[in-house]
Amino acid sequence: MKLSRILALTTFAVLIGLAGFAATPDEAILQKAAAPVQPANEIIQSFPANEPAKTAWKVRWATSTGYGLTIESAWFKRGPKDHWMQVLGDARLAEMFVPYHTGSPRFWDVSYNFSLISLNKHAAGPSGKLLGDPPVVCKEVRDRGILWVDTDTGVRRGQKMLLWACLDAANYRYLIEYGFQDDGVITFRVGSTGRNYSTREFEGHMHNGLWRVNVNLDGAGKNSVYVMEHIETKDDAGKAQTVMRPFNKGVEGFEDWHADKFTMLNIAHQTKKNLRKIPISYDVVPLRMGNARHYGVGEECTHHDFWITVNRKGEFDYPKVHEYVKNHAKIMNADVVLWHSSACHHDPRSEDGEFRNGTFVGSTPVAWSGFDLRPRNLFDRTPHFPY
Ligand SMILES: [Cu+2]
Repeated sequence: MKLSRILALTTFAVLIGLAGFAATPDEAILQKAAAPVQPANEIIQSFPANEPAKTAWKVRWATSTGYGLTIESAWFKRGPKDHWMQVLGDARLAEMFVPYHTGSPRFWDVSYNFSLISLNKHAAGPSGKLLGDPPVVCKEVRDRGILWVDTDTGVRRGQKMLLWACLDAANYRYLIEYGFQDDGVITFRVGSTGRNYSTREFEGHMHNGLWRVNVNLDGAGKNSVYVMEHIETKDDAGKAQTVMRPFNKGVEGFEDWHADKFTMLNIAHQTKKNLRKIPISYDVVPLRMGNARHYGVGEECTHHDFWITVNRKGEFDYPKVHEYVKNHAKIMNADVVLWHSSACHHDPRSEDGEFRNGTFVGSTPVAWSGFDLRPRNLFDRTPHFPY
């Protein structure tokens, strides 16, 4: 069909549309008033994308200097007929602590008020949608591989919606990424990339991603925090058990991650239960190569891997978390905040760049760290099961 013909038909269709559905000014005002107003920073993503919805996320995000990309709240829908259930309040990368092996420098990269970089279509890739003006946030829906394989009904692939942005931290770039999966999992990731520190291009250092997450499972105020450990000892040879106990005896404080105990936290709703009459909850699942410990002045926050506080106004400063817990307020049936470190040890490689005429060029490939929040007994059974 010729272009002129398409244009003529399009114009005709627009005119018909205007004539057929034009509202009077009063009606227009009423229609406008009745239409739900969706904030510009709110995203609703249902899964599977482009098919009838089985589950969905509603996420509000914000950007700022320093913290870059933060989550204001996140709400999950377990099924097409379910109500929105809140899972997150405020969530953010509260600090990025980067101490170098020789003792100096020791950067607190969130505290320097860096900006986000503007993204383009090359950064967004084929499935990315740029958000903001200038466009500093990218939304992507990605296939995430197999969700489950069943002996009778076959196989289902999963999907996730990612929201990410990139902090412009002098020579470094930090990818701050939140993932919201079809099965209710939330992923928190920070990726370190950019150019190695000038004059110390091959000096080892750490990138401590320090997260602050206000978990508001089914709203604020009725959540309790537990530690979940796998225990297997020589004294009880051949046997093992899973032990669930209140985090720090049920009050504000800290706990550590033990590789041989597969330490996880569990944040449960005090009263709301699933079909099996078990409280709905989320596991905090660490994904780590090790525990970062730093012993410089003001680095006490790195002496432990998990901290829990109650949610208090104005407490966002990760290096002060050891002070925030001093009153040992109750963290059972409370509005709780998780503080968690996800550390990355960067011992530079030749792959990080090269010296050309005495100048270091090239970019270090992204190194990721992070953790997941994973539903436990939030659903009644396998998500997206075919019957
Ligand atoms: Cu590095």
